[in-house]
Amino acid sequence: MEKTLILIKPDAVKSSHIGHILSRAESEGFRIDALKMIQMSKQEAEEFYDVHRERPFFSSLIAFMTSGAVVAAVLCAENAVQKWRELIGATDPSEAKEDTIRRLYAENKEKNAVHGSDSNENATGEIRFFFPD
Ligand code: FUP
Repeated sequence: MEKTLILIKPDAVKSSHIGHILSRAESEGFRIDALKMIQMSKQEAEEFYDVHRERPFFSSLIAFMTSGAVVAAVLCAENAVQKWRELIGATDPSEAKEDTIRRLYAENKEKNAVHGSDSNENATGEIRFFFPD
């Protein structure tokens, strides 16, 4: 069994999709291993998205990610990292496949409803970032 770190971002929290997204995760065979709702600080958001620091969208992304609560969860399944990335769809919801979570619930490329770790190595680091215990 593999683990991945997911976030339900402020847009999806505000539009009342937490339940839909967690329910979809469970119905697709993920087990929820850890779960919490938090308000990220600017410093935490900047650290989490450090790889994007030089990108033009960085400050807007940080403002969005700190604009409201996020739900962080550890999901467990066989091939969890890739399986969750397939289920959420492309970064830009207009390019995401039908019935993917981003296609269903995301507003745009920035306010795109959910996050998913993109490798096992990053999943380990991101799980430690949100669930240090
Ligand atoms: P993803 O792996 O699909 O979450 O996408 P990336 O790692 O490429 O980007 C991380 C986050 O940066 C996205 F979820 C949203 C934000 N982003 C933008 O706001 N604008 C862009 O053009 C690209 C990414």
